Amino acid sequence: MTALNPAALGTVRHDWTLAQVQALLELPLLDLLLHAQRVHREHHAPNTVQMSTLLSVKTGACPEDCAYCSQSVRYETGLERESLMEVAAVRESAARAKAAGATRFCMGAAYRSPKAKDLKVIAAMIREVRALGMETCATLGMLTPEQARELKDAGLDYYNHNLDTSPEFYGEIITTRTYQDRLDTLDAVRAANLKVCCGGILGLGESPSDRAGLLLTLANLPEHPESVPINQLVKIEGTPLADSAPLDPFEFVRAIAVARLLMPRSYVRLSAGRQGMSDELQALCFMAGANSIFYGERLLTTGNPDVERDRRLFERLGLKPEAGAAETDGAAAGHACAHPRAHAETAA
Ligand code: SAM
Ligand code: DTB
Ligand code: SF4
Repeated sequence: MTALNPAALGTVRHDWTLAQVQALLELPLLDLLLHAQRVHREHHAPNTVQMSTLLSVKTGACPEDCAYCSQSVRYETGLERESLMEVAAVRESAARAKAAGATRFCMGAAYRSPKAKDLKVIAAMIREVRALGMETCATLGMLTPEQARELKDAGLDYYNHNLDTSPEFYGEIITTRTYQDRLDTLDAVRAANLKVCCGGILGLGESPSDRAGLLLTLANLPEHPESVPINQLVKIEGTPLADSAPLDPFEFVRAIAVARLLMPRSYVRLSAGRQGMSDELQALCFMAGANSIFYGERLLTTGNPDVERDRRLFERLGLKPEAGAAETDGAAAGHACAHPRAHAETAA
């Protein structure tokens, strides 16, 4: 098929070409939104948004040189470092997130890759969060297949590891680990039977063809990530990308819509950058097929819209949060619940 045959959009494929992805990105915006919304409704409950809350469980002093990041030891960003948190404090934070309405709790650590002793503590955090009846996610840098299995055994549901940008542009952003390193970690995560959360960042100074290259690489992975976070660069003073040119907001919306078309069954997360977006722009992103957000006042080290603003936004748009595994009877928003053990553990 050609990518522009609208009737053929919405099937799960792994053989996209760059030309097809570029053609989708260049469609008239309203056509693109129409296709994306149609495909969205074929695969997902309409008007329903999954909500994850982030917590940085180990902050700063990271040896990597990711040019966008507040936590790299190489840039003077004024960030206060924090060593690995206590398990009890993480549990309390997760309980607060659950009470506010989040169904998934994502623990982030500024590691190149976790050390064995730290992984044991993080495994304990995962057990505690899961015992609250929440889905668990972690993002800890590169993993070996054994480490991925250890996290799975602790009850981890998702592992977040982003490709960030296209293979061609990647070297401009990170030099301390390769694109292949990232693909290897994703393989290790899949081999451990964990769900994959993998996406990228827009607004790094990449070209439209790099945005197509990122989306193409994600869509042609052997299996689509269950969750695809699309981040807009949060500009951090002191990093090489502090003065990046702003991205045309419609280019961001287009990328969300094309992610929806290329990976019809995946959750597409409108991720970092929401704090700087108008309510209208966020509404366009939901129209384009975004059905997940980071929820709560903080991302990892930067701000996010406060809970009250998000509640008002959901009310004005008629959106509802996706029910958590613990609140449904085996189905979330009309879809089979992927976490039967969560029910077993929280029933009664
Ligand atoms: N250190 C681990 C790693 O890089 O794999 C995990 C944490 S890292 C902060 C997780 C992801 O957050 C990055 O891959 C990147 O996509 C995103 N991110 C980090 N800083 C960002 C920023 N300033 N703006 C937008 N996204 C950002
Ligand atoms: C993802 O794709 N975005 C989140 C999460 N995965 C870990 C992180 C966004 C970080 C934004 C900058 C900060 O708060 O430090
Ligand atoms: Fe370290 Fe992750 Fe930040 Fe890169 S993105 S500097 S690996 S914390």
